[in-house]
Parts: sequence; C-alpha cells; structure tokens
Amino acid sequence: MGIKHLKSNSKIENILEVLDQDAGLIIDDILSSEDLQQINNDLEPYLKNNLKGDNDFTGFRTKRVGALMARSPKCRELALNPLINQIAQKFLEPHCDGYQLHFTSAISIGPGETEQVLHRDRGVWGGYVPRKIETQLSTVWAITDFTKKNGATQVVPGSHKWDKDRSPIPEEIEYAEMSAGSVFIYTGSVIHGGGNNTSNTDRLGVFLHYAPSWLRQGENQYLSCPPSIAKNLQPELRDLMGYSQGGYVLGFYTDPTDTEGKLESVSPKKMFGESNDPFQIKTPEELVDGSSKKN
Ligand SMILES: O=C(O)CCC(=O)C(=O)O
Ligand SMILES: [Fe+2]
Repeated sequence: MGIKHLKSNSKIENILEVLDQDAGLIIDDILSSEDLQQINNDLEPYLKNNLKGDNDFTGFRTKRVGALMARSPKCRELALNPLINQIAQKFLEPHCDGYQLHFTSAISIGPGETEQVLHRDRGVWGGYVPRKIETQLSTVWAITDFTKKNGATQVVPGSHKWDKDRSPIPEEIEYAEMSAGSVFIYTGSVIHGGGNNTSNTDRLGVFLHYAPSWLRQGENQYLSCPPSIAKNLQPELRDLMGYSQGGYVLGFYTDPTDTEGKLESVSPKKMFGESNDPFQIKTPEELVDGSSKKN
C-alpha cells in the first residue's frame, strides 16, 4: 500500500483526507539545505556526547535530545510552520477548543540499533482517552535522509481504524522513507515505531508533536523552556507551548511573590506583559453547559 507522498502546495483538504484514510503521509522537500545545516548546528552541542537510551523502547544506540524550543532557533521555526499548524488545527479541531505543542525531541538512531517495538503514541495517556478522540498530530522532520536501511520510522497505514488488539503482519509494515528536508506526519492512533539501523551512519529526525490543549503535555514545556528563556521567544510560540490558557479556568497562574493582586489567577501571557487570552468570563450556566457540551 505504501505511504503517500504529497507536495507542500497540496490542498489542506487532500492532506486531511489522506490522514483520515492512512493516518500517516509524507510531505516532500520542505526544508532547504541551509535550514538543515542550521538545525545540525543547533543540535550539534547536544548530540556530540555519548548519550544513549537505557531500555528497549528508547533504544540502546539511540540519542534523544529534548527542550528543542529552548535550544534550537530553527526548531522553533519548524514548530510554527504554517502548513503544519493548519493541519494540526484542522485535524485536532473536532476534539478541542485549541491545541498545544506536546513533545519535542531530536531522535538520532545510531548504526546497529534494533527496531523499536510497534506502538500507538496515544498510549502515553494510559489508555484513558476514548478512541474516538484523537490525541495527537505528530511531525517527524527528516534531517538526514530516512531509508529502510538507516532506521526510517516503521508505520502501518490505516491501523488507526483497527481493533486495539490486532497486530500487523510484516507485509503491512511500511517505512517512512524520505529525503532530508521532508516531513512525515502521523497521528497518535497509528501503529508505528523506529526502524532498525543496519547502515553505518546516524538517522536524525526532529519530532514535534501537537495535542489538544486540555491534555497533559508529554514533555513539560515550562521546565524544559522556563520563563527566563521563554520571555525571549515569539509570543505565538509561547502560546503554542502552553504559556497561555487552553480555555476559561484552564492553565491560569498566580505569581507567588505578588502581594498587590496584579498577577493573581491570570493568564500566563500576563507574565510577559501581554494581554489576557480571549476567554470571557461566562455565566455559571454557560460554564456548566460549556464544560459538558462535547459529552
Ligand atoms: O524514531 C522513530 O522513528 C520513532 C520513535 C517513536 O515512535 C517513539 O519514540 O515514540
Ligand atoms: Fe512513537
């Protein structure tokens, strides 16, 4: 069946249609060689060490580097990529009033790594979210080429519609083979996993995942990119990371040192001198109705 490849000027409806059918697709050749060089430069200080995984899931020959919003200016650009954000917004819209950045990681699969166990990323929420709710829109930006030989992500197109307990036969497993600068998009409900690397070079991808703003983020953005760093980032990026409210009474904060009541139960945006999120105080009736409207 294969993974479908689309162009970056494809219509958003076409992209969403393929996502609905397969839950995984590739958009070819978005990044320039300068972009790739910059990402490599940004990540080099963190990838040059001897870091390795310590279990079967994260791999024994795989490096994982997080806090990409704090560490890499170029990855910030990727997180804000307009096409990806349009897709994330449209894909997650039926399940939430807004979405947020949920996970950032550069994953470098080294030579000799074995294949990762196949899984659905939505498992990070412990299986408590009903299947009809999509929990994640995921992107994997290829910084090196992704080939079957060097550990391209394994994916089972269409498996988001399978019974939870059905396992793929080998013929149903495809590989997200793509050239450096392309992006693989998949959902939290599709079966996938890192590939085995039988080549003699590293396979490097930048993983940036988005989730409904009412779900707990996998990577704690406020600790990985604390306010002292976040204050210098673009307001749009801070909003995306969760330095904003995800709804009325969702994500507000209080400055613990404030005795004047200026930053008492306010939007995190106020911390950076911005005005509040556009959530209006509702009547008690509206609040109660609103909180149960999707059930
Ligand atoms: O490295 C990859 O290709 C996939 C990694 C992955 O799926 C995960 O760690 O959840
Ligand atoms: Fe995964």
